[in-house]
Amino acid sequence: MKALLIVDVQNDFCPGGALEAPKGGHIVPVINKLAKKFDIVLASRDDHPPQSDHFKKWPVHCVTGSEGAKFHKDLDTSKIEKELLKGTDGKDDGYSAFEAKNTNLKEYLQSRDVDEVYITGLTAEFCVKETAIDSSRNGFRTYVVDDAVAAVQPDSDEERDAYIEMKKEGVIMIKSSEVK
Ligand code: VGL
Repeated sequence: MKALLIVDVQNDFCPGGALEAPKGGHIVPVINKLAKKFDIVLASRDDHPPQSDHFKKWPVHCVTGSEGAKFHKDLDTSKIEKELLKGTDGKDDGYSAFEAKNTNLKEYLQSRDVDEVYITGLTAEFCVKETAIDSSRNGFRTYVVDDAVAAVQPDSDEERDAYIEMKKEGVIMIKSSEVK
């Protein structure tokens, strides 16, 4: 079985948000279209307490209950069967959806007979990268859907390095039009 994993398509990572990916809005229609091809759709959200060690490194973002923590208003959430909440304890960064505290994602995917994970969302250099690497290391055939991902710093060395690192870990890059 294949699963679509939507990473952190939250207001704070979209234009106007605290930690915006400039093209964060562009990927939303791509993800909505892609979701129609999947029986299993999951989504992660950063869900930080107001005081978090994470904010020593980053501007305050995705605080529980805030507008910034909500999904982008145009994201079709109707097919999302499970939300993965991460960064929740005030100490962890929670970059990877596999670090979610409310659900053990690896076990969840195994229980649903998933062997292929297609990753979309925000942001390419951080949460998408860490989620994709964990997915691959956990034994799932892992795809990153290139036109359904956006970076905080597009065309930066960090973005390029993220792609190099993911590929080194066995992650496969694919275009949304190539997904069956
Ligand atoms: C993220 C930076 C800090 C992300 C989260 O979702 O990619 N980036 N926290």
